[in-house]
Amino acid sequence: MALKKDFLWGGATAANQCEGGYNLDGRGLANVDVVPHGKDRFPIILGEMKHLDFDDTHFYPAKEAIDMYHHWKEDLALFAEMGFKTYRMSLAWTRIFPNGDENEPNEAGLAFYEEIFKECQRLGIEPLVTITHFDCPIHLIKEYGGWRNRKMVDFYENLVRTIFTRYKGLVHYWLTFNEINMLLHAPFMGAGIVFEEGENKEQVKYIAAHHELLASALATKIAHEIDPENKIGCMLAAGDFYPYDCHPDNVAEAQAKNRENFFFIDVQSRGNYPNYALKSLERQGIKLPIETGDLEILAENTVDFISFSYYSSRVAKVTGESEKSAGNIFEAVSNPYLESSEWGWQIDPKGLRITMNTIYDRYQKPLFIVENGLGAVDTPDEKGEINDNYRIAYLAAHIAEMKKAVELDGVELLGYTSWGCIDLVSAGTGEMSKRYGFIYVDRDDVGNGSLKRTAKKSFYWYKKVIATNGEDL
Ligand code: BGP
Repeated sequence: MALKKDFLWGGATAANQCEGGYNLDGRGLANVDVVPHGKDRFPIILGEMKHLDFDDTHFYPAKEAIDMYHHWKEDLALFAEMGFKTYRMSLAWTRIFPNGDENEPNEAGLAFYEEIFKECQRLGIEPLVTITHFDCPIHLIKEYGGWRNRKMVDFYENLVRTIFTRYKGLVHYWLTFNEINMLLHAPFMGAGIVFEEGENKEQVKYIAAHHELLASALATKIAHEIDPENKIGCMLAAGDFYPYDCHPDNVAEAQAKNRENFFFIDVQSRGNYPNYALKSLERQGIKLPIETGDLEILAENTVDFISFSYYSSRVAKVTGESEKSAGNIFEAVSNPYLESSEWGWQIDPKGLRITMNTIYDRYQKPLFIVENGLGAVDTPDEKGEINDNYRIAYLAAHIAEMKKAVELDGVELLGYTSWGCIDLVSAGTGEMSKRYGFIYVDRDDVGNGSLKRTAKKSFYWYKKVIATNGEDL
């Protein structure tokens, strides 16, 4: 059994990491716009600082990014040349609702995405749209405190009604929140949370979690009502935790870490809060802000498919010192059997097959791999060519394991979109030098460069992979 004929090969981006055009055509400011690169980035991502003001004299990586706002047609043409069947992208909430709490949308923002979707249709590319990818209007953070406030559910509902109606027939695949479990690790990015002095952070995070889960279920309901053809997915930052060894304490620790990861998806896919989480929250004195009718909404509106990002597996050890991989938000012990990228992310292709099996066993719903890739420094040679053999090796090894999960284990898989199919700003570092793309973009960490697009060696390799439906790696 090979991959299905209609397997959705493609690539993935996020609005704030590639669009730029931060203040054009009525767009409002979002959380990601005010996060600088450099030493202040991590504390802000974690919700620990209050620098929410945009100072135009500063350089913010998302401000211009790779200027896809003006280059999108050229970029889609390159994706089409590679043979993409799908393109995962996200909407900037503040293009459509600049403040987030208006009743009426900004027509220029809606029209911008409509043009993109129409061009995708013309090129035979199925859009896969992340509704929010680390994206929250600044106004909603300042006025309402982000997702800690239940009013966010209404604002999100207004957003989804608007886009499902406007893009009916143009878009069929939607993801409600990018890497929803990142809310627990990077609450400013995931939920627009800025902590107040002395407050119970875990309590705030789980309040925001309930609101996002409710919003996601409502979005699922509305999407199906507006167009029964709509398919809604949740999105998980995945990667199984392996026990460090067979010591039962480490095995139990791995189980606990995996459950913490699956908490959101358990609700989105099974429709109820998992027993282990309810008990653990109770022990910690954390209350979920559940109101009458909420549990029914969660139960009745589970997702159609499960999407996830996979960069690496992780290791859990109970007694050991935990070390943080550079640029990676998850705390994990390093795995002595694996090599690492230049940013310390460990490389484990087999872990992709293992993770796919874990998720499919748990939920029995179709999967979609919507992020996978290698962040690396690419240096053009004297001819200006980029021979990124390391990226080809990484992707080929992962795709080979992905195929085994489908062909040998029977996992149902809708598609694969490689992360950062065109070079873009890194979410972790806020810099350009950590590149993932098949297409090189001439732009450096401080905003210099012509923005010229150049196909890398991996561009031609991926084209061949798609043309042979993954047979020729
Ligand atoms: C995921 C995010 C992406 C992306 C990717 C790579 O967590 O969904 O937005 O950036 O990680 O991470 P980084 O950019 O830090 O290398």
